[in-house]
Amino acid sequence: MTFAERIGRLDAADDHAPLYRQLQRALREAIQKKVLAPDDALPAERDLAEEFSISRITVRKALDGLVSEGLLTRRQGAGTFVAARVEKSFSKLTSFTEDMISRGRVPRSEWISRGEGRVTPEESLTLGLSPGTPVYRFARIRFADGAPMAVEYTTIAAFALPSTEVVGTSLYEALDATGHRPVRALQRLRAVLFQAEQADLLGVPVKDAGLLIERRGFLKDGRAVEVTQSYYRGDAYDFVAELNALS
Ligand code: 16G
Repeated sequence: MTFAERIGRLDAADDHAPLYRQLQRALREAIQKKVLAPDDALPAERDLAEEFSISRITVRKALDGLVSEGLLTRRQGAGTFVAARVEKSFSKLTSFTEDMISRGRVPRSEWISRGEGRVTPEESLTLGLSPGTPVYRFARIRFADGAPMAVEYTTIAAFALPSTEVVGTSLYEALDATGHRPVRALQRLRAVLFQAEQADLLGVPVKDAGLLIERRGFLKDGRAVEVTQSYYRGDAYDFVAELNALS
């Protein structure tokens, strides 16, 4: 089956929209109906032009529009892909696992490392723990439907978990089980260019755009329990916040 047959031709007789808009509409529908899945590669521009009998300039214009909408993403040297974006609300304290499940996606983690240690001077400030307090450290690659989304480095105050082994797919599930799931968090978000380590782990080019989110999670009694640095693929997440006017 050709790509044009999969997503539908552009020859609706009553369609007076410009051709690039017709192609955009067809691609948009194919993404919504899951004919095209996140991370699917699109054919090369010249092949698209040939299949739909339109000019390459028209194809490029159509794709440019969908790239700026965030529906498609370009990876240098590799082509154009369906973006694997996830809209993430900034006002809800949810876990990666919950975020993915609520979007019909299957979460999975790969351990980079997990172990025990003592707070660093920096952590002792952020976590408000006295120097030398035991902590657990977790480093993971987080996947959605098999596609790498983020690399996360987490430090948990050791009082919150019986051991590192109790963490399966979800850290928050393990913290919930001991009554130490954070109920409040502070987050700081920063744009980054991936260095070799994170780029390698995420399978993206070095210097690709990413988001670094640092979350500090607190218990009801005010004690800090978690510090996590999450490196999200820049094309993976949209952070959305609802703002209310001062009244
Ligand atoms: C999210 C949190 C992270 C938390 C993790 C727990 C952000 C920016 N970060 O990735 O702080 O540790 O969820 O997820 O949202 P889990 O329960 O699936 O392990």
